[in-house]
Amino acid sequence: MASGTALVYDDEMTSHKLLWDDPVCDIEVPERLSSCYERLKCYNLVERCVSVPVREGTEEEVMLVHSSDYLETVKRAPKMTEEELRKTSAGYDAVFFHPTTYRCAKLAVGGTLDMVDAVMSGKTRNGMALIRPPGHHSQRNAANGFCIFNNVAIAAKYAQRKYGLRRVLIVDWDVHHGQGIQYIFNEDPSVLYFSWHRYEHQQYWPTLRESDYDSVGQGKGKGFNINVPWNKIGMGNADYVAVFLHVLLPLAFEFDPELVLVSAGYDSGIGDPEGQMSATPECFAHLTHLLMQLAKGKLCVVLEGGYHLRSLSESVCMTLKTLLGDPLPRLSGEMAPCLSALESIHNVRAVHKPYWKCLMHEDIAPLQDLSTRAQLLHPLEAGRPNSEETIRTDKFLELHMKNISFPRPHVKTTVAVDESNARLLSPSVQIEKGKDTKELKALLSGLDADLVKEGKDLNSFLNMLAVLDKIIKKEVTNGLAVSSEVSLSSAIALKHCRNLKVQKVLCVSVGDVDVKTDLDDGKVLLINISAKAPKKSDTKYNITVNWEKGAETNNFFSPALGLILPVAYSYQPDLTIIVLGPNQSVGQNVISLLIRLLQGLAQSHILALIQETEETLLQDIIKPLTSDFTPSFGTYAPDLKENVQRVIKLREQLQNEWKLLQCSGK
Ligand code: X5A
Ligand code: ZN
Repeated sequence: MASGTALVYDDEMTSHKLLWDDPVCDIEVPERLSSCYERLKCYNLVERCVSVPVREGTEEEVMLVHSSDYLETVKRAPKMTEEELRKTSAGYDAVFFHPTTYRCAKLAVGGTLDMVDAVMSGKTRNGMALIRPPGHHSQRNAANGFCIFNNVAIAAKYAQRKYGLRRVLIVDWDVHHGQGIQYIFNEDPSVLYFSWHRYEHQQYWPTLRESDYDSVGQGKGKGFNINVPWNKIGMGNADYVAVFLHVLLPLAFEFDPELVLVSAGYDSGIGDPEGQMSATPECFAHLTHLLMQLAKGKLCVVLEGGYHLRSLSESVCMTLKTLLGDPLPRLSGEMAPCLSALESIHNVRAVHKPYWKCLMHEDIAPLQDLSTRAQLLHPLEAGRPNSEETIRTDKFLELHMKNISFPRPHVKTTVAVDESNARLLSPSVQIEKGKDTKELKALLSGLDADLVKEGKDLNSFLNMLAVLDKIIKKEVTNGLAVSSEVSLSSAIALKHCRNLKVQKVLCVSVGDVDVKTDLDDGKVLLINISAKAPKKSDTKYNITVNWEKGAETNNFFSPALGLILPVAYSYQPDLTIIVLGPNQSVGQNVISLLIRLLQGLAQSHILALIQETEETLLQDIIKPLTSDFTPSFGTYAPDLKENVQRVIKLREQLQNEWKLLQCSGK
């Protein structure tokens, strides 16, 4: 399995700059690039990456997307006088040319393609390219919106040509619509393009009708273009996560890309004068982490926009840290998407239902004629924030980033298993033995301890507690323990967490597990995945996902993305416990995926408890805990209708309690 993260950067790309007054273009400054690199150095991230030198993209590569006429125009820039540069620039919308523009644009293309090579050849697992000029607005015959060559679109075509890829996913989290990418792949089902963008009912640049949610692609490409228009400013962490969980990821897992490219604009982050959104830098860590579960982790992140230098550079750092495999910081703020975001989510799901099996069983009401349309009568005052506001965000971020903790212990995983199993594990895993029998006795009192036999059982509980202690003290990131009685050992663990004042514990169990907790005070949230129908009805803190084993399908995406993660992200646990009991109704790849996804929560702190009888699962659990392993699922088969319908019902039942479950504005 490939490891490491490629980083593309070169100072030379700061030479392209605006030579005259132009209030539209003056935000696309060279410092965008240098300030990102400076910040990466502050966090000691540069030395942890595999540095990939830039090269010039060739004419042939540029012409994978652009016409030779347009290439010739850009090529003339170095010889132009300022007057001619101005005239050429004026021929396009929101673009400036400089004598070094051609050189820089070729470096941006070449750097991006080198990163694709690093990832596709297995030299690194993933990568990030800090480049300018950006690319996603540029079109076959035109520069547009600060963009000269369409770096990401060229990368997609290049990867398909050179590596024979049949499915590439492009995720455009820039705040503007990458209409250039949409046009290039509009009829192409081999490239799935997703973009969210500030839209305000077509009032916001580039004010195109085709940026709305109903542009789904054309001809063979129908269903392979996903637009999520933001009709209000101020969208934040909850709105972004909701769109990933309810729109992008279900479709992306069904699409099953072989490579994921990100048009990574950070003008969708807080403080940006263009975007006016409110997502904090950690949000980009989470978006990155979620995308890392696709395409066996082959993820290439390419810089597009981002005009608040501090916000941009902190968000870039968050993205790169996550690519490097660091534990994720907590997402701040109340996890409730706003009504306008929910309407957009609803509409895009409705319009894509005919094309995607994962939406097939969803009962999505006809399109809502948006209540927000009324607001067109009172358009938002959408002026640029002034320098005072920019400084305010600077100060906010200064404090905010100090408050975020980045635990990165030297030992990632610690385990309590017996000697024979220990030999199977990788040497980087630390083995724990517990001794404090007095503490264990105290924990056992009050629990249904008839089951406790002397000797072996007691030892397995002791060792489990030792593992749990290390996780709680943040000496390790995660851990695993084998137990002869997982239900009891979970109850012990939860009681121990309570004693140690761990505020919120998320406990996800699979199979026949009955975790006894005394209280329903919100300090524990239980989710059980079981083939058996629940005995008691679901409550806010005790949820059963009744999931029967399908004959041919091992597909668990709808409960994982549509239920478990939204609840978990709404709850914001401090620790996650995953319990694997007997009679599991999901396969081991599903369990691996759940473990990987849940690592986005509780600062990646996870304790996995395995029933002795399920020990064959040990390797499957250890892999996603210790390394960057991502499971694969084979051909997509839709979920069983009954299963999905139960999940949908549960979602409706709980969405007032856990707001991220909402995927509609009704
Ligand atoms: C790459 C990018 C924005 C252009 C805005 C023009 N372009 N008003 O963010
Ligand atoms: Zn942008």
